[in-house]
Amino acid sequence: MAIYQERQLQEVSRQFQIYGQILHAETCKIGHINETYSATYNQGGTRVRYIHQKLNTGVFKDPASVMDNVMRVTTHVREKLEARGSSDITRRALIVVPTRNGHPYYQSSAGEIWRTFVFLEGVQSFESVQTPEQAFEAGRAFGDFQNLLVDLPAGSLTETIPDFHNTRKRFAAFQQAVAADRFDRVRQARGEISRAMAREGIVDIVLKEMAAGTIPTRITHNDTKFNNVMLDGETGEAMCVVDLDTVMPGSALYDFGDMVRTTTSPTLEDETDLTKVEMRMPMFRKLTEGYCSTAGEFLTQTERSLLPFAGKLITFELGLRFLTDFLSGDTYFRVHRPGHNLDRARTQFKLVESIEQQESEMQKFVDQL
Ligand code: GN1
Ligand code: MG
Repeated sequence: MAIYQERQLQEVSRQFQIYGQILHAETCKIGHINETYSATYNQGGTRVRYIHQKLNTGVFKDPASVMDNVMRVTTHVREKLEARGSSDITRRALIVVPTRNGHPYYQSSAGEIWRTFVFLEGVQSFESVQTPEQAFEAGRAFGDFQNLLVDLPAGSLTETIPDFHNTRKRFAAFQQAVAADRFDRVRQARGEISRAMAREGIVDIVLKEMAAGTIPTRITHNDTKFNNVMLDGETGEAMCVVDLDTVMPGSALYDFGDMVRTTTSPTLEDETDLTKVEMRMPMFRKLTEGYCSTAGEFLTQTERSLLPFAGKLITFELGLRFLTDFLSGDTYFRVHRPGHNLDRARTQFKLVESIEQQESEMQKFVDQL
């Protein structure tokens, strides 16, 4: 980590209610949007770790509402777990550490927004699923998260990124990026552009059902990537889901769809060997079983029957978003090499094709559950 960051973190750490001396800090290479650090403190002679995170205010334009949502959700989850009599609650619900004057976040004189969480010890996250049990755990954990929030009135949370999963608007943004071609990149992405164009027909399906009220609006996580599930290092049990910045009103299908995208293929999101990218039925079955074990009670018949479709839709949506960002000069998702967003888009579209090939089998499985 660069020295200036370490010094900057010293300064940041003094703003929070942490009673100890920072020993060292490391960058956590996780996520495409925010900057995350883990820091070790000496607290009364014991080593204690915290997470410091700088919020990307280009993406999250209303940090106060983001943190208001996060506080409401973490408090609610903790109260529900207490009522259930759960064990080990400090590892099952995120704990926000307030600033010294009691705010959920700190704003530096330069306008940076920082927040701090208690580090969850003895858990780990993975970029890709290693076993079907992990897929089950991911499904169970996000289903339970939705379940815990089922009695939180939707109106109590702000929609911090409006139209986040509005696939029609995502498609329109993609079309605009193609038409504008500001970076002269359309010629590099012709294949991906035609794959996207060919699937326009799927973008309105969930939106129409939601508008008609046949799919309910619920409080959802909205970023249910597998690496947002913290698994116990010893037992493999999913303890906690993290990254709560996009918890807001949405559809349960968006959450399930992003789980299909990130748990069923053995590959990473930016795999360049497309022959390895595939939706694996055994993973899908376990994921669905895990999800229905906790979400089964509240899901409606329409939601349930659209679970396989949701996997295709959200994988397609992410393909569109990566491709749009590539065409627009890589301003949204952090990239680590030229063409990175195009690679990500290509991988998503390959996964969409794999889902399409197995969609009827996926549907058969869901219908008999
Ligand atoms: C972003 O930063 P990260 O990895 O938590 C994005 C998600 C995407 C994901 C793709 C606020 O999440 O929507 O699914 O990248 N978050 C936001 O990997 O746009
Ligand atoms: Mg995220």
